[in-house]
Amino acid sequence: MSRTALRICPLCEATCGLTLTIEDARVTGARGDREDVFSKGFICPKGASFGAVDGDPDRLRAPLVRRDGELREATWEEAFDAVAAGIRPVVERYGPHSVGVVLGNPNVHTMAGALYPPVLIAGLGTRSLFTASTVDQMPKHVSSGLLFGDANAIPVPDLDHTSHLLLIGANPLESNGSLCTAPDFPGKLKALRARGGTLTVIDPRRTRTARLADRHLAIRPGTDALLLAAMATVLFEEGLVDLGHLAPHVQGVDEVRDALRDFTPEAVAQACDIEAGVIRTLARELAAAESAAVYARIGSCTVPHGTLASWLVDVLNILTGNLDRPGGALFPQAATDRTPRPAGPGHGFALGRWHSRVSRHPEAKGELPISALAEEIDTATEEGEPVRALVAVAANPVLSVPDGDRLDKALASLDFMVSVDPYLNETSRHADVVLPPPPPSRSPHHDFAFNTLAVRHQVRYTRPAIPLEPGRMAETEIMARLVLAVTGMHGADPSAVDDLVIGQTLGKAVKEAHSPVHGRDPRELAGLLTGDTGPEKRLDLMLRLGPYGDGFGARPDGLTLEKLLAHPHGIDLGPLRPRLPQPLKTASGKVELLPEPIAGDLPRLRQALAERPAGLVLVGRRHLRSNNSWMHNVPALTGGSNRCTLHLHPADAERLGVRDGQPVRVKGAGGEVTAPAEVTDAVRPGVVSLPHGWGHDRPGTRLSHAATDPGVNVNQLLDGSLLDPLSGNAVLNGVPVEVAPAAAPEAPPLAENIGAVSSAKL
Ligand SMILES: Nc1nc2c(c(=O)[nH]1)N[C@H]1C(S)=C(S)[C@@H](COP(=O)(O)OP(=O)(O)OC[C@H]3O[C@@H](n4cnc5c(=O)[nH]c(N)nc54)[C@H](O)[C@@H]3O)O[C@H]1N2
Ligand SMILES: Nc1nc2c(c(=O)[nH]1)N[C@H]1C(S)=C(S)[C@@H](COP(=O)(O)OP(=O)(O)OC[C@H]3O[C@@H](n4cnc5c(=O)[nH]c(N)nc54)[C@H](O)[C@@H]3O)O[C@H]1N2
Ligand code: SF4
Ligand SMILES: [Mo]
Repeated sequence: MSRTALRICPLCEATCGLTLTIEDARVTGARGDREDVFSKGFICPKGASFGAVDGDPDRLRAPLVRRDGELREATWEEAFDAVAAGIRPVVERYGPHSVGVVLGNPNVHTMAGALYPPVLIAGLGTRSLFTASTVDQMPKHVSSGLLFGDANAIPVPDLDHTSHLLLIGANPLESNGSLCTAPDFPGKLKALRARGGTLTVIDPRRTRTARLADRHLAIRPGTDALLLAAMATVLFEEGLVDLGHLAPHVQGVDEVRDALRDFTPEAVAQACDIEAGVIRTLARELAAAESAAVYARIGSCTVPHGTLASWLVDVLNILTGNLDRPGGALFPQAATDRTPRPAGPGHGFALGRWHSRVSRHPEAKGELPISALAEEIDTATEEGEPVRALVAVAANPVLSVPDGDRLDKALASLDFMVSVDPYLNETSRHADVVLPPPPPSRSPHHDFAFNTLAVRHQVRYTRPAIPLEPGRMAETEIMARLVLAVTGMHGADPSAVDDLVIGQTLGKAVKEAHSPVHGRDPRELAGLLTGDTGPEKRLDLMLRLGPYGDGFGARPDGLTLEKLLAHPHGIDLGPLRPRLPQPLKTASGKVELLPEPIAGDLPRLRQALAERPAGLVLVGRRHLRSNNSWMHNVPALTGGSNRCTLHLHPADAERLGVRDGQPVRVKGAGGEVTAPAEVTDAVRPGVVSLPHGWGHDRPGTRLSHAATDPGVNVNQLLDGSLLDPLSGNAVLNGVPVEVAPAAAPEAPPLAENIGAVSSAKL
């Protein structure tokens, strides 16, 4: 007997609604849910393979506990006993900062990851927090923090309505979008062009996204901040600055003009390898467009000037009056956002409230650079203790952060480590306890994070499509028990964690004059919450206090969990709308266009005007059927063009004497790897590209399919010392490398060779 169930796809930021086919307790099919209010039936190959991802036989089914050096299956009770026994002595002896917390990307894709890590970190009181954000979007958080006073106030391009999109360092045709949640991003780009709008793509590679564009500029990696600064300068020089409705909300425009004066198109052209005239045209087109949005993603963040580039994106949106207006870039308002407070000055955003112990990196948004995790473990200093115990949740830093070999050794030296992870992989193999969450079909889902980045307001919630098998534990319960175990409350009822958060949230809300529950009794309100589980009650709480909520009766037709459950395909809440000045939390209550830390970083950008890489530089790439480090174990999502090869331009290949398919040695500051060459003019000359998340050849893992085609770890080419200084974000793109044919070249098959030669001529 087969049945269907709805499930929001957790496999990327697009959050598509899926209709799963379920036979017995197995997902045997997945298609796009046409009635989903947001994704309207869109699905990609990863979503279509949901069943294979969900049913991977290598997923762990029971907790693992290390005994006599070996990880063995254990009961949940034994596992949490071991966690408490492992972490508490470290906290008590060396203090809270000696326990590191590492949060990886899939955390943002689970309810457990949204609801419990904040409690875990606060409960531990540790400053040793490292997340995937510092190999990703931390520059954007920092620029938003400085400009708007809120690191999470990230403007999103109004894809459905804009008439001009300048898309930088992003490849949504493979990634399906990031910091811009938009199911069917490809379709939205096509629709933009179909309605007469224009798309410009800035990317050193001619990506599938670039091929869709009206104009593609193959910029030299790492120089976007220069390009954007020059565009801003053109706007000032040519009198094209027009803040429009933004004028009353922005301060510092003249200061920005003065600060950017040297960055003329002529001054940046050589560094960027883009003609000055073209840069002027880009600026003029942006100013002339009826509506326009500048949108930049990972290629602009994971570079030496990531924060400046992220800042300049918004500077351009502001100078052209496109911030906070339809068709421009707007601040989404999610259903679970906190009750909007009245507009006015806020606390602002502080950087560097503390520093990392070894290299003195400033914290950003409460985090230390994950590039510094290895040294925070393996290096002793006079002040403070190294990280001696680690809690890793949904994180595989051995593959996803610079210098995995060093981190690999550092993890092996820890006193104790616990991983919450469905796989025994390159990172979790070091854990003393592995706590495996159930597959996604068994978990409820709501996108707390991505709805704050979505191109349309909507809210959706799916309950588990399949009930948990006996002996399995929901990830929310795993996380609640983990919180208790590491904070000295081991053994308490996990619902205590939810009750605590609910009590605190309501206690605060009733004291806030702008809250719909101002003056009410928190216990009475807690009693009104519905939901079958603690996490559901917390969702109900957030919905009801949120901007569209029922306010516990204050707005009777507002949102509640009950109402959401009655709409299984979601509830549409309309297009993005202008919101300023409400989202601003700067001390001035205005957009602070030239914050001091940004001004202080501009001299470094000025130096970059003269820099030219002497040799080849490396960039990354994503494949539509990939997901960072953890999807290479699914046969349906590997093979074909999804391979760990080094893309290099025919001209570079010829100069280096490299043939297509031949193994090449790539050497960087952190090490060396050997991968097959793929000669293609899709990368610009001077640039090579290797994807990340590969290198599944370490012993002691349980990834049987991934191990058959392990690929190499691109991050081994990095030594972790290259960071964007303001955000601590790793530099992963535009990194200098040396490339040479590997010693004993295998002759590629003739047919492949001929194909390569002819494609090289295209
Ligand atoms: N060179 C280079 N390096 C990069 C990047 C790049 O572009 N180039 N990209 C960077 C970016 S943007 C990111 S976000 C990081 C990602 O790097 P990580 O944060 O390490 O993320 P993933 O590889 O996606 O997965 C981490 C772990 O989550 C586990 N997992 C999967 N599903 C679940 C779940 O439901 N629950 C739990 N608890 N665990 C789960 C997986 O088994 C895996 O071990 O990599 C970064 N590294
Ligand atoms: N299929 C798939 N989808 C994914 C993921 C995945 O691994 N696979 N990962 C998810 C995650 S965690 C994230 S953060 C998002 C990322 O989503 P995107 O930001 O869209 O990521 P990429 O596809 O890596 O595109 C980045 C582009 O930047 C280009 N680039 C590199 N250096 C520079 C530079 O200096 N300047 C400019 N202008 N461009 C540069 C690269 O060539 C690449 O095409 O994708 C998410 N979606
Ligand atoms: S685009 Fe992303 S959310 Fe949509 S089906 Fe594919 S992986 Fe899932
Ligand atoms: Mo990411």
